[in-house]
Formats: sequence, C-alpha cells, structure tokens
Amino acid sequence: MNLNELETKINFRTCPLCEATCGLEIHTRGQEVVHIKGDKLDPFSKGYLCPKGFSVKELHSDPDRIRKPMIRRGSDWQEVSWDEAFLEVRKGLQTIIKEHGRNSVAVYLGNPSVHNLGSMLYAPIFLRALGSRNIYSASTLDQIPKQLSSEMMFGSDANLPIPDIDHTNYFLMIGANPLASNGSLMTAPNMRGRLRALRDRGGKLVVIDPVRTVTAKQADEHHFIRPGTDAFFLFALINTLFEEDLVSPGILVHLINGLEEMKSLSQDFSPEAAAAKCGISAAEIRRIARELAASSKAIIYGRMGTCTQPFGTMNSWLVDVLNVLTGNLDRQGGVMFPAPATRRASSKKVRSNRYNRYQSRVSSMPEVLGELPVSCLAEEMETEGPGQIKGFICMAGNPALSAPNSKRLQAALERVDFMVSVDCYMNETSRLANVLLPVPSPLEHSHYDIAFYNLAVRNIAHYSKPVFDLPSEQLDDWQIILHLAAAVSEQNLVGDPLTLMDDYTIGELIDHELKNENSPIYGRDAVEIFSLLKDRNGPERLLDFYLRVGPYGDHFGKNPDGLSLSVLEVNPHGMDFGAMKPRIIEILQTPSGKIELAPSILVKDVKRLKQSLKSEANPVVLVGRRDLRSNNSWLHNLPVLVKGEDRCTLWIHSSDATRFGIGKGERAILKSRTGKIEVPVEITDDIMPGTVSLPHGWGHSHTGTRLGVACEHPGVNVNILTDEQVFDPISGNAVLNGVPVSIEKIG
Ligand SMILES: Nc1nc2c(c(=O)[nH]1)N[C@H]1C(S)=C(S)[C@@H](COP(=O)(O)OP(=O)(O)OC[C@H]3O[C@@H](n4cnc5c(=O)[nH]c(N)nc54)[C@H](O)[C@@H]3O)O[C@H]1N2
Ligand SMILES: Nc1nc2c(c(=O)[nH]1)N[C@H]1C(S)=C(S)[C@@H](COP(=O)(O)OP(=O)(O)OC[C@H]3O[C@@H](n4cnc5c(=O)[nH]c(N)nc54)[C@H](O)[C@@H]3O)O[C@H]1N2
Ligand code: SF4
Ligand SMILES: [Mo]
Repeated sequence: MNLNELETKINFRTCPLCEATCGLEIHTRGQEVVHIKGDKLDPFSKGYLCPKGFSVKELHSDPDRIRKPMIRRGSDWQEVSWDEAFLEVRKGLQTIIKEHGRNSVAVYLGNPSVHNLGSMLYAPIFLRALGSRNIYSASTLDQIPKQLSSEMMFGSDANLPIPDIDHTNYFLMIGANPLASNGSLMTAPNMRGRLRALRDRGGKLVVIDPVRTVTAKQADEHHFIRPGTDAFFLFALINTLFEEDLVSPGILVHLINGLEEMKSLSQDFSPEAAAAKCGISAAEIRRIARELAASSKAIIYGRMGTCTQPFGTMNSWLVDVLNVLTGNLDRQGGVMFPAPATRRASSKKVRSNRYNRYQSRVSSMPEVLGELPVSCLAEEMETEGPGQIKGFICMAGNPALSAPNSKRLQAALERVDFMVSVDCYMNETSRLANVLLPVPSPLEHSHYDIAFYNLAVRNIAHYSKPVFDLPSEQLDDWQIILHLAAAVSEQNLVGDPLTLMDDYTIGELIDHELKNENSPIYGRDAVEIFSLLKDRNGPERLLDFYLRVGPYGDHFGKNPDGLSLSVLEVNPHGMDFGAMKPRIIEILQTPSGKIELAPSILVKDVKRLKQSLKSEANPVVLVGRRDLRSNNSWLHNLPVLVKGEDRCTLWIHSSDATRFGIGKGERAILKSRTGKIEVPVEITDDIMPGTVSLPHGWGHSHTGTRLGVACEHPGVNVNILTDEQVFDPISGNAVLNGVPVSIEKIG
C-alpha cells in the first residue's frame, strides 16, 4: 500500500445540497471520506453546517448509487459501455425526431441541475441542439411565479429582489420556513444565526403561515393564514398604505409606473374584506402595514407557500409592490439585487417579456421564460396527434414523485416510446427509462454555485476543486449532456464531438461578448481571448471566462488584480465581495426604463381575485412541509438522514382530529380528486384548524427501484393527492398547497 493512501487530506468544498452554499471541510484518506465538518474559514458560512452537510459522506459511498450506464430490455437492466448507451440514445431519439419532429421529444430538468456547474453551463446547449418546445423543469413546481413577476416588473427574470437579511430591522416572512429549508431565493448559510442576529439588534420577525413552523416559533409574531389567501392579505396591506397616506417609495418615486393604478386596484380589498378570507384580523393587517411603513429598513418576502397556489404570480408581484411602496426596494436592509462575480454586462437595455410566445398543445398554457408547465406534462404525453410527446429526457429529476397527480404522470411516462434518465439513482422515475446515464458523486467533480450567487445576500465567489478524481469509467454531467446534444443533432458529428462542441460553445460566447458595447472586453480580438483561456476546457473554461468579464474580473489583463478562476483556486475557502448594494438603475430592462408596478397581464388577473372574494373556503385543505433532514425526493437512501421516527406523518389540529374521530397514533385515509392515500396521523396545535400537512418526496415503495434504505422508510407520496388541473393560470405553476382533501378515520 502506498503510504500516501494512509495520510489524511483536508479538502474544502461547497455543499451542493441546498441553496445555502455552506463550506464543507472534508477529511479524506485514500478514496474514503473520513469525516466532514463545517469550514470555519468559509467567509459566508463560517463553519455552519446542517445535518445534510455531513450526509455527503454517505452519499459518496452509497452502494446503491448507479455507477455504470444501463439499458433496459423489458424489465431487465444490463450494464453497458458509454458508447453502447449513447448509440442506443441516438437511435431511440432520432427515430422519434424523424417520424414526429423535434417537439415530440420533451425534457425535464430537475432541481439538482441548478446545483450542478456542468449542467448549469451545458444544459442550455443541449436544449438548443434539441430545439423542442416541450421543455419542463422544477421551476413550474416552485418559483416561476417569482421569476415571471420580476420579468414583468423589472424587465428580467434574472434579477430577483433578495432580502438583505443581515441589515434589516423588520422581516415580514410569508409562506417560507427557512429554519427547515435553509432558505430559498435568499442564499445565506445559517438562517437561525442570521434571524437571531436580527432580533438581537432589536429587529422584528413576523411570520405568516398556516403552520406554526420552527421558523414561526423563533419569530416575534406568527399569524395563521388560510392557505391560498395571501393575495387578499397583501392587497389589504397595500390598501392600508394608500388609505393612511403611508406610501413612500423614497428615491424610487421617479422610477415607477402604475402608482395610481395600484391605488385603485387595492380599493376593493379593505382589511375587513381580506380578514374574512385570510383569517388575520383587520386590526392586525392595519398594524402590520403601519409597522412596515414606520420601519427604516423592512423586508417583505414571500416564498414557496406563496408561489405554489392559484394566485402564485399575483402574490409574487404584490410582495414586490409592497417593497416598492414602503421604499424598501433597492435599499440597504430592504430587498436588493445581488452583483454576482459571473454576471455579464447586458447587451440589451430593453427586453420584451419572455412570456406566451407559444402555447402548450393540449391546454394552450402560455410559455413562461422558455418552458411549459409541468402540470401539462402528462396530457402532452397522453393526447394523440401531431406534437405528442413520444420521447422524454429526465435530467436530475424525479417527477414520478415530485409532480402533481403523480399517478397519472407515472402512467404517462410508462407509455412514451423512449426515455432517458440522467441520474445517480434508480428511483421512481429512472426505473421507467430505457437508458440510465449515471452521474458521478458530487465529490468527483468541481463546484461553483453559478445560480445561487445570483440569489445570495452577499456577493460571494467560491470555487471547489473535485475532492476525488473522476473514476476512469465515469463521465461528468457536462460530458453526458454534450453527448446527448450530439445524439439529438442532425449530423453525426465526426471526430471528437465533445471537444468540437465545447470549443464552439466558448467561441460563440467570446464572439458575443466582444460585440457587446457594455462589456469590459468590447472590441478586443477573439483569438487573443481564446488563447488566454487555452489551458482549460469544459466548465472550468466557461467559468473562468464569466469570472474574468464579470464585475470583479481581470477583464483579460485590463484589470490585472481582478478575479479569474486562478485567483479562486488559491482561495479554497471562497472570496467575499461584500454585501449587496443599491443598483436598480443598472438592472432595469423594461421598455419604459421604469419599474412597472402594474403590469397589464397581472392587473387583468385581479378580477379573478375579486371574484373569489365571494367563494366559500374548503372545509379541509392540505399543505406541504419540509424537514431539515430531507431534500425533496432524493436523500432518503442515506441512513443518517432517515433514522429515527417516521417523519412522513399527517399533521392535524386537535379539533379536527376530534371532529373526524381520530385518536393519537391512529391512521387516516386522505382523499382528493386525484387519489387517496393512507397515512399515520400526528395531532398538534401547531397547525391551523381546517388545514393538514404532509411532506413531499416520500412514497418509495415502487417495484424496480434500487433504493435499499429508502424502501425501508417508504412513507407515502403526497403528490398522489395534488391536482395537475389546478394551477396558477398566469404562470402555469403547480398548486401544491391548499389542496382540498377529505379525511376518514381507518376502521
Ligand atoms: N407536494 C409537493 N411536491 C413538491 C414540492 C412540495 O413542496 N410539495 N416541492 C417542489 C419543488 S420546490 C421542487 S424543486 C421539486 C423537486 O423535484 P425534482 O426536480 O423532481 O427533484 P428531486 O425530487 O430533488 O429529484 C432529484 C433527482 O436528481 C438526482 N440527482 C441528484 N444530484 C444530481 C446531479 O448532480 N446530476 C443529476 N443528473 N442528477 C442528480 C437525484 O437522484 C434525484 O433523482 O419538487 C416539487 N414537488
Ligand atoms: N430540508 C429541506 N430543505 C430544502 C428542501 C427540502 O426538501 N428539504 N427543498 C429545497 C427546495 S427545492 C426549495 S424550493 C426550498 C423551499 O423553501 P421554503 O420556501 O422555505 O419552503 P418550505 O420550507 O416548504 O416552507 C413553505 C411554507 O409555506 C407554508 N404554506 C403553505 N401554504 C401556504 C399558503 O397558502 N400561504 C402561506 N403564507 N404559507 C403557506 C407551509 O406551511 C410552509 O411552512 O427549500 C429547499 N430546501
Ligand atoms: S444548509 Fe444546505 S448547503 Fe448548508 S450543509 Fe445543509 S444542505 Fe448543505
Ligand atoms: Mo424547489
């Protein structure tokens, strides 16, 4: 044995599992992870870690992770070489494309693809090569309403207002549970510490949630809200600001359109009218509005719970209208726009909205930001006729568990002619594929959070080298994706398709940049820039390019002390470029050059809200729940994260338990339009009467999966109950909260 094999090495790496981007200190010996702790020298996380951070050790060594490409013949899976696998993919997809056209191949990009440098940089290239309109992603199960409202208000979905949590005095948090989720659209490690600091400096945290969550318990104030009624609450806050002459956009006053329109729209939503719908009293609504107006630095923040409901886009819009009306948009301690190190100067000052440029085939749902809603995926697979989905590529996703009415979607997946999964597990979705292309362990490739630094409360840049070399028989995500791009291309690319496409990609990027008058390398020589990048390839070359033309970059020599990947490589704990700063002028890309407070599509939708003022509330509705030791559907195979008591339980208020005759420790049947499930019940007064809650991502009881540990703790799949036919009609986003259900005691 080599003596070096026995030496312990210390590696630093960002945790890839959630949006918080914590620094890990990973101790390895040979090919083994000895242990993982928080990296105290990471300028952002300062040693903080949640239990999932440690679990990367088990993830890396999990014997159930798939390590060889596989082809399914009937119910038999065979390990094959990469060449064989890609040949099979090319044959399968080309047959479909030739016969039915490019739109007949659909793609789903799942949540971890946003946490993966290779897929962030290369999936767009694959999507372009494919040229299909049937592009789906986890975004329409999640935050696309927020992206769409930003597109309409500020002119780009790439600029989302992010809470300046470290400097605020007042945090109104609606439909988010960052002490369980570690924060979303608000990248910041150690939410508990940051929220504690807010209170320690005399600030106030107010949580609006149908559940008294762990976050609500740490707040100064928590208000139960009836699921799906946030838009009434938000409009009533706006109504109060106008009625009491508290509107004060500050220096933004000359930068906004639609102030009068907002005033008149809000008139129909008095605090009294809203209170009857949402369950928060008119007096409380008025008081919260006054407190927001009085605070010198306040945040209004709405997340998951506000997006995944029928008024998702409206909520996302009204949240930022409130930030503007109280003068908190683009102000320190309010919500601001990060300046990430990889940001390129935009070439267009004005953009038209990427919305409704085409529609889905069956239900005519509008395209949003280049994709169609997952709620339409099953019907597009089932409904015959030109454009029907016949081929399906699933990357880093498990829609068989994560998408609404998953029974229907699973049946639809079973009938597509050809399916490819790019995944590390044989799970509920990938078991249905014809070809499974396995991705490496997160420790076998590099990492940079190109997506999440766009959402971070500080401007951070942190590059992690691979902890272990890529095993010789393994391809990285970006290589798999380029092979897929080659497989769907018309020509059979000769030579080395990967190098060809990789060089082409960077070449195109350089050309584009050199023509952009706002770029720091405008007008320079393409050959020179290309040669300055020549020592790298793949994601590293693209990342180096982005960093060097970015706001802190070396601008390829023009700013010699500036940032490049080489600089990050000698700063293994990451670098901090400071807190967010006001920069609204730089980011606005609306045709008017102003903030659109009242975009016409959203204004028209207010009629729907007005109509629902009169509708009756459902007697019992179901909401979701996140637990610190989960991550959507895919970490339940790690013993450290599933040990202990069953977490997939139905929370029900004691008054409802009495009403339905359900006692402690008993089980219940839950039914909705789409299905029924049996669940163990937990009685608690931490939930609003009339609301029940169940986590998602469970239900690991399908034959054909290879998830030894998860199958011992299967839980039930809540998405058997969520309804794909109920969605936010503006964005098409799925409704995963506020689902009407009935409950029966078992026996
Ligand atoms: N009822 C209900 N449903 C929900 C939600 C809810 O709150 N309630 N939440 C929704 C939300 S917000 C989201 S984002 C979605 C998430 O749902 P999905 O997008 O389906 O994501 P996951 O369930 O996390 O599945 C991720 C898959 O990626 C694989 N994977 C992990 N890392 C990598 C990698 O680096 N590369 C590749 N190629 N594969 C990888 C995992 O093995 C797993 O199969 O679920 C949604 N569904
Ligand atoms: N531990 C863990 N962390 C995760 C994940 C995970 O699965 N587990 N998933 C990651 C992903 S993909 C995402 S998108 C983020 C999400 O992160 P968050 O946005 O913080 O989402 P949740 O923790 O689901 O909190 C949503 C809250 O909304 C409440 N809610 C439900 N319906 C309504 C409503 O109608 N109105 C209001 N006001 N509230 C409502 C729920 O009770 C819940 O407390 O978390 C990420 N982090
Ligand atoms: S909070 Fe998120 S990033 Fe930090 S250790 Fe946990 S899972 Fe990883
Ligand atoms: Mo998500």
